[in-house]
Amino acid sequence: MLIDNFNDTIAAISTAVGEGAVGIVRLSGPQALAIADAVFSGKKGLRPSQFKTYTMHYGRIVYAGQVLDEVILTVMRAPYSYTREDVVEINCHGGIVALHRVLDSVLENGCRMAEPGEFTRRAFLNGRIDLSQAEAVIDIIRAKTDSALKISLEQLKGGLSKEIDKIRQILLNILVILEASIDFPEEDLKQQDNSEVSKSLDLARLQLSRLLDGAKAGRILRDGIQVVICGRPNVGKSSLLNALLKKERAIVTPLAGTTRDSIEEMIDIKGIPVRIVDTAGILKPRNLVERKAVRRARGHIRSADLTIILFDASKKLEADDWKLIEETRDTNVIAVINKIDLKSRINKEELLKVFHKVVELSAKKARNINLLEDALCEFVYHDRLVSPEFMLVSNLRHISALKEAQKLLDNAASALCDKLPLEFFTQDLKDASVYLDKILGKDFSGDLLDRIFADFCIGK
Ligand SMILES: Nc1nc2c(ncn2[C@@H]2O[C@H](COP(=O)(O)OP(=O)(O)O)[C@@H](O)[C@H]2O)c(=O)[nH]1
Ligand SMILES: [Mg+2]
Repeated sequence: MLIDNFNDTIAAISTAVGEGAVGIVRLSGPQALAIADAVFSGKKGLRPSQFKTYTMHYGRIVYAGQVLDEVILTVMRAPYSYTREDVVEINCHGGIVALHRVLDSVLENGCRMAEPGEFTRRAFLNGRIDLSQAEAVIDIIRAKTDSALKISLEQLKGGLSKEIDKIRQILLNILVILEASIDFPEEDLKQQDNSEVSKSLDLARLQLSRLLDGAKAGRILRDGIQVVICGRPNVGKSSLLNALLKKERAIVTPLAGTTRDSIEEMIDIKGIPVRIVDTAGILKPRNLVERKAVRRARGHIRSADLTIILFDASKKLEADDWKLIEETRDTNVIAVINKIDLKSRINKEELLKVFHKVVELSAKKARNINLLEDALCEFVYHDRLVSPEFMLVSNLRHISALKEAQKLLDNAASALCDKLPLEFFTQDLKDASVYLDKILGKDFSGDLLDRIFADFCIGK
């Protein structure tokens, strides 16, 4: 476990490893300015400890009499910095060697190498942001689509914290009322307060369930979904992958068995990161390669969030189609009839009996692809309107804490309904608010911080 020692001044390379135009070495802590003084040589002999906050200065990093790099140095004084400590950022040339030499020079002068996420950890521990905001930082860095970025930025701004805090306040108010009626248990007071308690409790539960309702979409927007395309050979699976990607990724030929192995690609469909897998057609394998390809395709179907079963409009449904329908019965499926540009021989009515959703399109002619994209969005969002203003919870730690709180509030609500004495559920309410506190990091352990920040990059 990392022992947080705020007397340490930490340093790290904050930019990505590899060649770049600029690379940044960042320092944070009580000695940041003094250590920068020791290595920075600026114009007119001015030193970083004399610089005003939020100013940038040209100079050189000199160590052991040797010029290491030509740099621009920025000073951000406590408490108005990322960590609320004195922070110095040294913009170097982005070469790996130059950056490491500058980093070494500040380490030699008393900095300690920062652990992953330690700058953000300090921002949290010094009270600049709460834990859910700290967690948003890594999600911003990892965001795969605009929507994922939007969720994380909202969380960093404190959007989630505000929602959680509203629920916490309601619970605290209920607890105040309960404490009062336990202290003065006259019947009148009890009678009157119960309805108020019950109303407030319902409101807290409603807000909690709204947050949890958005969690599935939140998770998906953050982590994406895995979609697998399957179907008989030659129905146009690879053509559909290409149409969705809007490029020729998979080889398409009129020969059955062209796709020998599964092909995976990442696509952004209306803000949803979709990992899409084109499989070899499920068929009676003729040799070892095909047997393995089919086995792999089945594996993908089992692990996917959603399966697209493709049918050929110009062919009657065959035994292999029905076998596939049977195999995917317990999974989330969208049925797609491809090749609508050809004369139709398929019995669509039969498919509508089995599938909740049937989309008709032509992969080759790129017709109606948007209908499939809409169906995918519908699957993700269900019928819920997800507006950008609505906070979507996307972090598993938050979701599980919210679920625990929900269980406790449900208990409390049924105890209230059963007219059990108020003492029976005050503890549930207290426990529920502890779970909410955990999301914000009002209640945390060093272990938890280690786990959260282990995911971060060094220098953030
Ligand atoms: N007419 C027509 N042909 C298509 C369509 N989609 C695919 N094909 C053709 O069907 C054949 C098999 O396509 P392919 O994508 O390789 O099928 P896969 O074996 O399921 O991957 C190719 O000759 C494609 O050009 C379509 O929408 N209309
Ligand atoms: Mg194919």
